[in-house]
Amino acid sequence: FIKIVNCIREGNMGSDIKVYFDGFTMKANKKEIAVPTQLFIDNQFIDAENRKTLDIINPTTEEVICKVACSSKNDVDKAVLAAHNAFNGQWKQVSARQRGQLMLKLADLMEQFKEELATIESVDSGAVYTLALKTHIGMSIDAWKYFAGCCDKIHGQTIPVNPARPNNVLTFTKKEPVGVCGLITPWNYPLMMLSWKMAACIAAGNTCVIKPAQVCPLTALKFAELIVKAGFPKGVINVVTGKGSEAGQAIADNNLVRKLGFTGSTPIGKQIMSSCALSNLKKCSLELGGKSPLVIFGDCDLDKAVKHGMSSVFFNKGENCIAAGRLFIEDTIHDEFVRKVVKDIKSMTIGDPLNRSTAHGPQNHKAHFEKLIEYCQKGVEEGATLVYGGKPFPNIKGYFFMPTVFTNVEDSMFIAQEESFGPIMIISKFNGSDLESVMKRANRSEYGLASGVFTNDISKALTFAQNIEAGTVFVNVYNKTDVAAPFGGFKQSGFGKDLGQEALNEYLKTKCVTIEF
Ligand code: TAP
Repeated sequence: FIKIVNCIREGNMGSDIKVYFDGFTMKANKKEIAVPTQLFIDNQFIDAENRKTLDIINPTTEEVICKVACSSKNDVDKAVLAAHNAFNGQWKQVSARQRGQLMLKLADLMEQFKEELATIESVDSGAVYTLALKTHIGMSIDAWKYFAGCCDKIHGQTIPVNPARPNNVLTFTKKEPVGVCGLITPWNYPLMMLSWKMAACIAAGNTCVIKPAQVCPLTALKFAELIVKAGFPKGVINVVTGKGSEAGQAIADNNLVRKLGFTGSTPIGKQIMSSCALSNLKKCSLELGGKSPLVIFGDCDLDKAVKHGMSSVFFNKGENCIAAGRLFIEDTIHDEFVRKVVKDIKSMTIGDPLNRSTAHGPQNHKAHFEKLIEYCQKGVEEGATLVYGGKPFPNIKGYFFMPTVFTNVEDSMFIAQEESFGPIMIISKFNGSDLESVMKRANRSEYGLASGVFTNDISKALTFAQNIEAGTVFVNVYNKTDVAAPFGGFKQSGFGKDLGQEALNEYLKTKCVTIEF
């Protein structure tokens, strides 16, 4: 259903803003959708240096969707310079309230194009269309709307400092944008990760250069088209597609970039933090890996715990940073819990993510899919019990991995310690009378992104919430994130928050002014 054409196209949505790009059109979901494939710098779509490109693969069919520009260091430097000039030029003339209006206009355009965006995300990343519409795109729009409302509410304080009598003194603080921000995002929620970071960054008055994950850049490029239509001045938002090792690294190394917002793996996060320090000591925030514990006590509402336990692992085919990487189930309900989970897995509709009844699509890309096969092999070799799945679906095209359940997992095993980022449920038993011991086991990880507990005992729930070393705690629910609530990890899951008012601080600096009179 995909036709590759090298086209030049004009905006025709009733707006007189024209957007020209080379791209392709995809026919899917009864729509013909035009998608740019070039870099977006200074509000123009341009080729990468030497016209270098990357193949983009559809994980459902394993076929090439299109070729997308692959940025060199020079391309990135050009984008950063555009962002630098915009920050020191036209963007400074835009008031906070006007900034909010531009962001709302963009959110309206995203709403208008949400079916196109969800279709592209589904084809590019394998996200189930219905989920892409509600979460990947829906929460992206919410983020732009939420932060649009923040623009004219960013302010400092007046502070009662000691005057040198007989003089008086007035001290106040101002919150100022940090300047050009580099944003580097992963492949699991391509447009949502972009929006979580960029909406806060732009609301705070910065300009930016984003490098989306190399395997899923298409919604970021469609989004760039909407940036022009919304009327953003040139250079405020720039998109450089390409490889992390070259384009991503060039952002981290660039001395005109003053802040780097990163979501991705812990090892790359460490490398980026080091580059930020060594280049120009740029500020950075890191949203990294996780191995989030979910503890289910015997006194919970079992059916609810099974439903949320399933989504804590299988939501977005397990490609979810806050996925429960380990489930601790009280011994009294363990067997019943496992039986119900396996029954529910057997009734899951797995297949083409564009099909409205599909609940589980293909994994995002080949390297990740192959990593999951190895991950399960290690689990079996170490002696965990493979109750269901553990392998790809046989004899079908696409990166379809079976939803998997392991039980009898020991704390020392590889699969108990390492993140899979796939649809793999890792279950261990615990004795419900020993809360302290299960808490210790839940905290025995260098990660600290999210956590969850199911119990009808308020005292157990609050003890868990108090003692768990994680940035997010869910009680009798899982995956309940919201654009107004701060999101981010502890320990080696990183630092700094996305979402909520706190996210603005990641993209602001405080200036303190003292006047004697
Ligand atoms: P990474 O391999 O770390 O890649 C993330 C981004 O960094 C990609 O855009 C990547 O580019 C880029 N990158 C790679 N090397 C770089 C370098 N030297 N300098 C600058 N940028 C570089 O992670 P991933 O495999 O895409 O994503 C999976 C990981 O992200 C998991 O560990 C998951 O837990 C984590 N994650 C965390 C969260 C939160 S909120 N904590 C959310 C989602 C995902 P390429 O695409 O070219 O490799």
